[in-house]
Amino acid sequence: MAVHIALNEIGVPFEKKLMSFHKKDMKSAAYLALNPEGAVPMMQIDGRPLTQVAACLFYLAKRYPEAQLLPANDPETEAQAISWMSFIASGIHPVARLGGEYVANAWAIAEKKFGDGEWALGQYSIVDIHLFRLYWRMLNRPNPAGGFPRLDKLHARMMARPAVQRTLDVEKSIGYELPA
Ligand SMILES: N[C@@H](CCC(=O)N[C@@H](CS)C(=O)NCC(=O)O)C(=O)O
Repeated sequence: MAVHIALNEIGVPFEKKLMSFHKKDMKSAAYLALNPEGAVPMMQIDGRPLTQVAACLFYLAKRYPEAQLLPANDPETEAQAISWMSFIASGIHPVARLGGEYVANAWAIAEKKFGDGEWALGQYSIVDIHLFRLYWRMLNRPNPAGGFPRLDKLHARMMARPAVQRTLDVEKSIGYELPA
């Protein structure tokens, strides 16, 4: 969903491929030949595979700078984006299924790290997309963790974006499967 949101923000044409957890599409021989990680997302850029949310978002932001999804040519801010997305991929995503205090602790760190601004990097960026996707997912699980006012505001800001609404509409219409 994060990559889908970024593509909709940019407005570039792309071809979607429906992948089913239920049918174990990520473990099919054809998919593993392209992506040995056996996971989504994967983008194909003129046929060449690119995996991992952070890498796909970074590529899109750099490839389409006019969409302003990353502050331009500022090494420190780019490093902050990588810091955030590394933390999201390694500190938030893997604990999602553990639930309870693991999830609450991970989001408490994100809430602190986010600070008092409107967006993670000070202006809207791929980091907000990545963070929103996992927060949205957490809120849609039974017994979501709470007490994160900054992240709640980010969630509301993101839900107000046309690209996010378009993504949710499309994913719901094709039958979005939320794995346990
Ligand atoms: N670190 C990876 C995590 C990718 C990942 O775990 N994807 C899950 C879905 S959220 C997946 O495709 N799992 C494959 C499966 O369950 O068969 C990233 O950020 O892209």
